Amino acid sequence: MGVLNVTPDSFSDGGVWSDPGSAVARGLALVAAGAELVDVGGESTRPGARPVDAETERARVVPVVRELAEHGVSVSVDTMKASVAAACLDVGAVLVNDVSGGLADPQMAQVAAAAGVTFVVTHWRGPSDRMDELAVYDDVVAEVGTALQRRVDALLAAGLSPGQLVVDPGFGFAKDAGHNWALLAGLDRITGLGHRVLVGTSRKRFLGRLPARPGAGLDPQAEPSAALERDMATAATSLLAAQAGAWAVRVHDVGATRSALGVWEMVSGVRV
Ligand code: PMM
Repeated sequence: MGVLNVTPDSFSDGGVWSDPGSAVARGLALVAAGAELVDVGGESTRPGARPVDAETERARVVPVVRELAEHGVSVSVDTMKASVAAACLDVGAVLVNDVSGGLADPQMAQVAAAAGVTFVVTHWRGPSDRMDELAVYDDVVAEVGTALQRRVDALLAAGLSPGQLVVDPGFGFAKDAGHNWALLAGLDRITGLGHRVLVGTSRKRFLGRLPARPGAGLDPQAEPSAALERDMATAATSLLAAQAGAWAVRVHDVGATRSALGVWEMVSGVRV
């Protein structure tokens, strides 16, 4: 899944693809690089980001979704608003990616159930402006797994079918760096829930701080790397996600992740 943020303020690519023409060109480039889905988002979910109103979000994403769908691209819409999801489904989106897992908008489950499309349920504890204070866990993998299963049960009760659901542990959403690393290490316990799993680590803050040398640990004085310099680390997390049985990875640099997944595919082929 390639990321296409048509926002002025997303953390790594805000403002770059905000006019529809360049956004569509970027979406087609993601497909050419090997993306099977293009995830179009019109509201930044970075920690501390301000919410946007539905009309603004719709105006940003609908023209891009429509045109990409007309080009035959499988488009997903990254939104927490039912009305934005519905408008994108009307113009050809095939998947709704709701980082609140249907919690932010009570109408969302109904829209997804009626459309029958794939629905991504991300682990979410609250809006971006409160994420950091909500990052408190005893056992992050167990708690995220339990919370996701609870959301799945609620969505099934609201009328979605099991085949529609994909779960996502929500890297960076109310999680500090230690929580994100623990989740990545314990990802097989999330895939073990038995649902399709989407993993979104791309360019996230925790990847900006890595040991400089084997065994060196983290240097507390070192500056984190810039978001655009985290694509190799992202490709590595994509490989780990694939090994843990993920269904998809959501990434900005599709080419780097394709290479990592190509390595995994070749090695798994040899092993089989
Ligand atoms: N992360 C972001 C946005 N949407 N969707 C899913 N399913 N999972 C994620 O981890 C996720 C997401 C934030 O990253 P961005 O600002 O680079 O898009």
